[in-house]
Amino acid sequence: MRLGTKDRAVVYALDRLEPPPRAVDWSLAATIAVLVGTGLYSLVVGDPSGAWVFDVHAVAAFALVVLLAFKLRRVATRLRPNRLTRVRFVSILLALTALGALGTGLWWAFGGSVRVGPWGLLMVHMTLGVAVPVVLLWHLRHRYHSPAGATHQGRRTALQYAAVVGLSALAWRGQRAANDLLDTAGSDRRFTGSREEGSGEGNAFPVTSWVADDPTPVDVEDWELRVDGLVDDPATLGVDDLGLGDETADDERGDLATDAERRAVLDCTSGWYSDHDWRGLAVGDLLDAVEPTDDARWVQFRSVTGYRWSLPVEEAREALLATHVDGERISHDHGFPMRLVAPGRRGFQWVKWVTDVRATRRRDFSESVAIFVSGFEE
Ligand code: HEM
Ligand SMILES: Nc1nc2c(c(=O)[nH]1)N[C@H]1C(S)=C(S)[C@@H](COP(=O)(O)O)O[C@H]1N2
Ligand SMILES: [Mo]
Repeated sequence: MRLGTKDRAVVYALDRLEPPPRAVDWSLAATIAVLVGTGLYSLVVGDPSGAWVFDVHAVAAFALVVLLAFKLRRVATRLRPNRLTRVRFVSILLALTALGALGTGLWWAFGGSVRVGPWGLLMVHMTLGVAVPVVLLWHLRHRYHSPAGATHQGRRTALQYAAVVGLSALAWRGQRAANDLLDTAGSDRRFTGSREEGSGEGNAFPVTSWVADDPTPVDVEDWELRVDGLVDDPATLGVDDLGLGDETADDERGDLATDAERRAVLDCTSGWYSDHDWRGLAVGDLLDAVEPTDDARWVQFRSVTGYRWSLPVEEAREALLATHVDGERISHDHGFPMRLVAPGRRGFQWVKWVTDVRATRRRDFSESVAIFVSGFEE
C-alpha cells in the first residue's frame, strides 16, 4: 500500500508519540481499571458534586482510543487469524470486547439507542464494560510480562504520557462540541449521561423495575405502613391515619400531614431521568412522630416485594414518601400508594410500594442483594 504525504505525516506523528510497548500495555491495563472503577462507581452518583466521576470515565475512554490504536497497530500482523490458537482467540476476543465497550459508550454519548429485550444501549455498554477486565485477566494468563522496564523510561516517556492524556481531554471536549453542534439526542444529557423523559407530566414517565419486581396492585384499604426499629414509639399507620382514602375530605385528614412537597429528579442508571413535583409524607415528620433513639443511624425503606434501601438518618429526614406526582395520584407502576423520593440519589434507591420504615444502627448490606432477587422470594 502506498501512503500519501498526509498519511505519512500521521504515521510519523504516531511513531513519535508512541510510548514503549510495555508502557502501552501497562497503561492499557491501568486505563481499563480506571474505566471499570469509575463506571461502576458512577452508578451510585446522583449529586452534581460527583460529576467528576463521569468526566474521568469519558477522558479515560478517549485515552483508551489512543492506546488501543498504538497497541492494535503493533500487533495487527499477529492478529490475522490464519492459525487460530487459543491464545490468539483470547486476544481477539479482548480486542472485540474493548472495542464493543468503547463503541457502545461513544454511541450512547452521541445519542444512539438500541433495544435488546428489556435492555437499552447503556445496559449493553455496562455489560461489555464489565466483561473487559474478565477477558483481560484471561489474556494476561497467557501473555503476562512484568512491568519492569515499563517505569524507568525517563523524560521522553513522561512527555508521551502527557500527550496521550492531553489528546484524550481535547478529544473529549471536541466530542461535546460536536454533540452540541449537531444537536444530537446525546447533547442534552444530564451530568450522569441520562436523557430526559416525561418531566412534569405526572405518571407519564418510564417504568423501571428490577429483575422480578412486579407485585399485584396494593389494595389501600388493607395496606399499612409499619414504622419501627430503633424508635421509642413504633407505629402502624393505615390509610385513615394518613388521610389517603379515596374519599377522604380535607377536614377528615389524618394526624400526619401528607402535603409536603419536593421537586426532585428521578435518574435511572439505565439512562433516563425525569424531573417532577412530588407530594406526600415528609420522612422527617414521620420520624418525629415515632422518636428514633440516639442509636439510630440509618433508616431503611422496604417494599411489599422485599426490595429495600437505606439512607443515613439525616438524609432520610429530607426524603419524602410520595403519594402524588405533579398533582396526580401515583400510579401502581410507579409505586402506589407510596414511593420513596430521595433527592440526589439514583433511581434504584427510590423504593416503590413502601410498607416498612425501620430505624437501624447499621446499614443492612443484604439490601444490595435484595434489589436483584426481590420479587422471587415472595
Ligand atoms: C473498558 C471498559 C469501558 C469503556 C471503554 C467505556 C467507554 C465509555 C465511553 C466512550 C463513554 C462515553 C463517554 C462520553 O460521555 O463521552 C462511556 C459512558 C458511560 N459508561 Fe463506560 N466504558 C467502559 C466501562 C464501563 C462500565 C464497567 C460501566 C458501568 C458498569 C460504564 C458506565 C458508563 C456510563 C454510565 C456512561 C454514561 C456516562 C456519560 O454518558 O457520560 N462504563 N463509557
Ligand atoms: N420495589 C421496587 N422499587 C423500585 C424498583 C423495583 O424494581 N422495585 N426499581 C427501582 C429503579 S431501578 C428505578 S429507576 C425506579 C424507577 O421508578 P419508576 O418505575 O416509577 O419510574 O424505581 C426504583 N424502585
Ligand atoms: Mo433504575
